[in-house]
Amino acid sequence: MDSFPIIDMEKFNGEERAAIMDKIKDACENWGFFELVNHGISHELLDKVEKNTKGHYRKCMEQRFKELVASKTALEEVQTEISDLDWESTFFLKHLPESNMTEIPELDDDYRAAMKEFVVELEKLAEFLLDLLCENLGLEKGYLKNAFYGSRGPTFGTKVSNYPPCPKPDLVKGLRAHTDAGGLILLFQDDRVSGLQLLKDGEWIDVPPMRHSIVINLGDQLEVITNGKYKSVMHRVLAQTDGTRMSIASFYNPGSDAVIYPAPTLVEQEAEEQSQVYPKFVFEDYMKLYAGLKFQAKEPRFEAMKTIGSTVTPPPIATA
Ligand SMILES: O=C(O)CCC(=O)C(=O)O
Ligand SMILES: [Fe+2]
Repeated sequence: MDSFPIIDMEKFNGEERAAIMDKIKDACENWGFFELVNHGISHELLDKVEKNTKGHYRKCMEQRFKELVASKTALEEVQTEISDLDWESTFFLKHLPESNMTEIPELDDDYRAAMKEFVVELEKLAEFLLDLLCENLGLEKGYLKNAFYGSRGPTFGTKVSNYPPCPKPDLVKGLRAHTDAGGLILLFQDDRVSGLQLLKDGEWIDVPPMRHSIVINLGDQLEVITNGKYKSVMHRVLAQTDGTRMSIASFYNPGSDAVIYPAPTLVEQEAEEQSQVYPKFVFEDYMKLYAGLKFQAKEPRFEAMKTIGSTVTPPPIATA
């Protein structure tokens, strides 16, 4: 089996463009995940984000996590796998359509400034990548960005997580297995402490920690829009006994009122008539369903959306 796709963008604007596009295509078709190096976001900025995130965790989150797990579970007494707990400490930031960054009191000025700069870069990277996906899929440039647009543009947010060392990693996950609900996910993960794994052909495969890389994965909405040409892939985070793992996951998702459905040019007419695999729905309705079913298979979610979403009439997607 091929190894986890690591894609170096350094020579993308030169003669290696076609080869890199092929690697991205292969990763999207066969992995649902890839890891980018030389993606254009400065290492200095990434270092600032990492230092502040780790400092903030130690100052504001670590003690709270210890108290929370102490109040919830007597872990020493647990013998069987815990299925309703994730060994993670998290907080969320919203960027688009509105930022909530000024409302989070514990972020100091340095951290807030670094995150602000970082998410602008990530947004650009997400939109650049969506256009590369369009090119590989034979869709017009701008198709995916427009498909996500709705009336107010995409939803973009960040989940900042730390996975503290865990005394019973065989009984509890850092984060239980799931596919991501949204569009494109950009992950800046710890370069030393590992834990993220994806499911491929029935086997869990490590997403390797790498300094200054950004891991990309595809969510359920891209599976629907590509009519299954690309698939969202199950992933999980293993809890570790040594070290705290940082992960900063940014979700570039459709706007809440965006109508999601397979791109007509990717639907083969005959197959469509026989059985329509993917539904058409309003993104926020999918998110409401996902909230209760995150850790379950995606197929029943797609099935349920066929009923919920059947009254939706999509507007044409403008690509100009
Ligand atoms: O922490 C990670 O590496 C992955 C997080 C994740 O999969 C999620 O938040 O959806
Ligand atoms: Fe995820």
